[in-house]
Amino acid sequence: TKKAFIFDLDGVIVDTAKYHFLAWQKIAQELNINFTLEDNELLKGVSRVRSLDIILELGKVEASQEDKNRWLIQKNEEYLTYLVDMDQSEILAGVLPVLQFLKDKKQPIALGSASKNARPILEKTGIIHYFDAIVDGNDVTNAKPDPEVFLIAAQALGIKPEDAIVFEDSVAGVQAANIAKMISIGIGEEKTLHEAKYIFEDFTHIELAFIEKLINK
Ligand code: B16
Ligand code: MG
Repeated sequence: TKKAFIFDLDGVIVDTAKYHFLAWQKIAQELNINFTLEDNELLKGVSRVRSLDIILELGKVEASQEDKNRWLIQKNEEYLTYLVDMDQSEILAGVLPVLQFLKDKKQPIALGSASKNARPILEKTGIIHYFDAIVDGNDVTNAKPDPEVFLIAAQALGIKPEDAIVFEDSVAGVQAANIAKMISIGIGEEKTLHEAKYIFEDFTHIELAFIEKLINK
């Protein structure tokens, strides 16, 4: 049977979390807020607007909407400088074979990301042609753990939520998939992603036989 395979972007297909971190750190430094790599975990899968609020809360900084808008623009401009040189080499290990396998098996593939920069990243890494639907931060109003992004993706592929499989690296994303009644596959650490139905350290640990089983379920 046809299933919908929905991929998160940051942390699943590419490791852009490190660039988000560097860009946010620059803003935090300007505001004299101590912002660590550990704090950065809180921002995974979270929208840009919400990310700024979390950082301001960490530093107990109150700001006007005007200031916030300026920092949001500044952060994205800084982030985009890291994407300039991005190419296929940034695709995380094991992802391409899975995408290719799904294509060969004629399975519908979608992106379900909170990022507003998803399309240029898929283009630069040369994998945009794998995706039958792209749902990103420009298409949704409710951020993960709200299931909106994944529900729109499954709908765009014409597949019922129960027949959708979601690859996610963030807690909020795994929760969103579960709320949507989809099969959640956590990519990362067991202790963080224990709510996922299946957990793999990364895509090199996912065997194609496992994907095949999901397709035939
Ligand atoms: P942007 P994902 C998310 O992408 C990131 O995990 C999160 O850290 C980021 O703040 C968010 O995208 C928004 O990104 O500033 O590019 O719109 O993991 O849902 O693919
Ligand atoms: Mg992610």
